[in-house]
Amino acid sequence: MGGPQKIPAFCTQCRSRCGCIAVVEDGRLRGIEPLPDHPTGQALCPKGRAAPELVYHPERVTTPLRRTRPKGAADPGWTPISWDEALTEIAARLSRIREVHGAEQVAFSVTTPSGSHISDSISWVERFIRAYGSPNTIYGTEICNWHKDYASRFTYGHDVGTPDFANTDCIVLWGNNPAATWLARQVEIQKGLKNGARMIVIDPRPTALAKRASQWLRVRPGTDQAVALGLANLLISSGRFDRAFAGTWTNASLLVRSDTGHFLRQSDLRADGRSDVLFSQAGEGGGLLPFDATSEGSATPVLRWSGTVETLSGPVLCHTALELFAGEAAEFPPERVAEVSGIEPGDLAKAADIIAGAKSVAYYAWNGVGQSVTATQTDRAISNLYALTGSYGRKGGNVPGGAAPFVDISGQDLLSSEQRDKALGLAERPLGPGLQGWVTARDVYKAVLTKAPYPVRMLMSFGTNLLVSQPDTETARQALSALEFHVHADFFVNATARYADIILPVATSWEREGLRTGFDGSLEGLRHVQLRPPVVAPVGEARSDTDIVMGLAAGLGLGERMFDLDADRGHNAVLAKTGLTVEMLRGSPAGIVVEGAAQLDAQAAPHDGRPRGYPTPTGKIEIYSERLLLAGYRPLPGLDVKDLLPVDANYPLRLGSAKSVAYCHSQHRNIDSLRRLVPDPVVEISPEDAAARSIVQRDWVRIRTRSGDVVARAAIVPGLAPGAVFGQHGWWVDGGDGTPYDRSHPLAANLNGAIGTDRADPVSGSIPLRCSWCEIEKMAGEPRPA
Ligand SMILES: Nc1nc2c(c(=O)[nH]1)N[C@H]1C(S)=C(S)[C@@H](COP(=O)(O)OP(=O)(O)OC[C@H]3O[C@@H](n4cnc5c(=O)[nH]c(N)nc54)[C@H](O)[C@@H]3O)O[C@H]1N2
Ligand SMILES: Nc1nc2c(c(=O)[nH]1)N[C@H]1C(S)=C(S)[C@@H](COP(=O)(O)OP(=O)(O)OC[C@H]3O[C@@H](n4cnc5c(=O)[nH]c(N)nc54)[C@H](O)[C@@H]3O)O[C@H]1N2
Ligand code: SF4
Ligand SMILES: [Mo]
Repeated sequence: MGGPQKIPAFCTQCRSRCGCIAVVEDGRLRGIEPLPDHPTGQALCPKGRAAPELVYHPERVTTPLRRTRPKGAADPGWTPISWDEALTEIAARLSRIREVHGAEQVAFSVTTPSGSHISDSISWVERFIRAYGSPNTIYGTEICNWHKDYASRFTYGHDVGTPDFANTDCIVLWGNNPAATWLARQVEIQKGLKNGARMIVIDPRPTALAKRASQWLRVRPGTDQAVALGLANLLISSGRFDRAFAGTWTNASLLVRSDTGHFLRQSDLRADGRSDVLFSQAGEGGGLLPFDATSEGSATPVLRWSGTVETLSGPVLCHTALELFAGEAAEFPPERVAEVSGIEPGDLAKAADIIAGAKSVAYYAWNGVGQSVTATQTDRAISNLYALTGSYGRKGGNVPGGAAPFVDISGQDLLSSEQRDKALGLAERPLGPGLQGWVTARDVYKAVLTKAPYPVRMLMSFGTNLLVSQPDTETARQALSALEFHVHADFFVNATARYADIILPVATSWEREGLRTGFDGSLEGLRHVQLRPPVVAPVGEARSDTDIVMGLAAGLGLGERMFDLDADRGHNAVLAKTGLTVEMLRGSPAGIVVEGAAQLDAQAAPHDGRPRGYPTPTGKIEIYSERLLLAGYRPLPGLDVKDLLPVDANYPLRLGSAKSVAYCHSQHRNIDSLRRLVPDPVVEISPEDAAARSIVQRDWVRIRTRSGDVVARAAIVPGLAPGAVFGQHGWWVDGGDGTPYDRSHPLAANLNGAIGTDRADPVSGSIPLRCSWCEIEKMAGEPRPA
């Protein structure tokens, strides 16, 4: 009857979440098409277009499976079991471990909502984990989004915000390549460029966007902090920054005691003084001013000042926060930045000129600066630099909190503080992702293998592919083999799932419902809400992750904490403050726009009779963070270049990675149309470095590091920063004839098998996925793994 059905939907395969039309015929998904009126509906990428291949892939898991042979056996002997049997057993295991040992002895792992379908269900999965009581979820956040979303809070009190790329005067892409990773953002960037914006790209690779930039800064991997400090130095030393914003909305003018590093407090000055009254300085000889630059006083505080203040314990030298930051930045004059980062002084100056001359600046910083051992302080340096532009929260800048007032149901409130304190790694990194119950894979492996600080007995994974998306592959294997019980829920049996006891078949987003509260490609998109129906019936017995956690919650008696197992009730709770309901959304399948707009300059809005400010300890954007100092970290993002990973003479090349538009992480190698785009793992190398090793285009090469070695095909890239090479993580599906990662060695191309984790960021636990040290050699003769 009639032609194909056209159902408004959105793709969840990556962060872009492109609005689309799903074309369904005879109950089968035929394809997806753009939905131009949707805020993210202008374009679709090959991964999205491959949706039918994914849904009907012959390797999909279609029933729950149980292992019938021991771990380590070549064939696990997967045997289909019923959902009932699977869920009953899993709930019984969860229940027993919680009762006998404590819920923390079960670790969970959850795949990334930026590069998988889990964004439909993530709130439910997290809610379940917290309701159950485990503080240990491997979430990969420390190598994914934590710095831009959480480390940024040390500075802004908020996340990085949504960059208003379409309306800005200056686009800055710092270690972020939306042309390959976020199509909807790419569309916004095109709008901005069309409107005359200038663009600065800080990336070691000559990406398509770098080639279009007004200024490309070809940074040496892992040295971005020096670049941010160098740019800040050029702006501060020439006075080319937004002084009014810095004086009013940042703690630039705040006085810091040089003896303790703490802010100068009224209680330092007199016995009855208050510890919450802080000071600025009214200028040479002008005396102290209570720090509250937001009030309309007669005296304006000075931003740069050093001098002695009489305190109860005698005279104490004090500096303003900006004076101290200026000092750290001054350590990086252009010549020094060039030495550390490889960026020509003239290029750095030009970038500083563009920033200084721009009416507004919008930026995004992501994996290129988040996967390093200095990731947190690099984020601090970039955020401080950005604060100087005065663009944060303004039109054409990065606007925090632009979403409609949706309620978070991920259950942060459900985990008791007692359980939260047990998060693995939290003692070592007390301000890190452990506060949210997000832990590193390596801390979980350690707990499994050494039983310290307590044993982890069970792992329950909602997607993820730890053996491939995380380093420490050998330790991972040992830990996975040593688990008492291991469950993996997925579309496919990936390399990690092969170690599981039970596998659960998961429905892709095309086969399940998904509520999307905001499409964050742009500020306007943030107001768009959509409830995607399942566009086709689930393949086999596959179920959504939401259904799976509901089933487990039922078995564990946790229904009350999960909206009585009624997803609609939960979704209505999410929507409660917007006046919308799931029923209304079902009636408007292309989505509804919530009235209103992102609030600009929200910090100035009155709140309890004063401007709202920022949710930081000083109520301002924190150039100087006493919070970091009190936890034992640097209060300013100064850089000791010794903190960068030292060169290892045996491994002279910097080894990084970057994403290809064809794949998400370890997914999609089994999708034919995508595999044709990128048939084999590549490693990008500069012509200079290739010539020095007699490597020619498409040669099979071996990448050797202190931690292991992997194979890849050379892609010689003119313009790539010499001394740096870039591989692709995520290869575990075997290659064709003659490839050195064939059926017997599919993991020979697993880049993370060659990355060590002996050094990590002290605040977040991030690891050097963008800058390890390696050597590359051409493979001799038949390309066979060692
Ligand atoms: N196609 C596709 N899209 C995706 C994903 C995917 O796997 N595939 N994953 C999703 C997820 S989970 C995430 S987190 C995002 C990530 O999105 P992006 O951050 O854009 O991801 P990458 O391409 O890994 O890294 C961005 C850029 O950083 C550069 N870079 C590498 N090292 C350095 C360095 O030391 N300094 C600087 N300044 N730049 C460096 C790389 O050359 C690259 O161009 O993408 C999401 N979208
Ligand atoms: N060297 C290097 N390593 C990296 C990175 C890098 O740039 N370089 N990037 C890192 C980043 S940013 C991230 S986010 C991580 C990602 O790491 P992971 O989250 O482990 O991502 P994948 O390896 O793609 O594994 C995802 C698995 O989840 C399944 N899956 C997809 N959607 C769903 C769903 O809705 N439900 C369920 N249950 N399963 C689903 C897929 O089939 C696949 O098997 O990798 C990190 N690893
Ligand atoms: S860019 Fe991402 S969300 Fe858009 S179609 Fe491609 S995979 Fe889907
Ligand atoms: Mo990520």
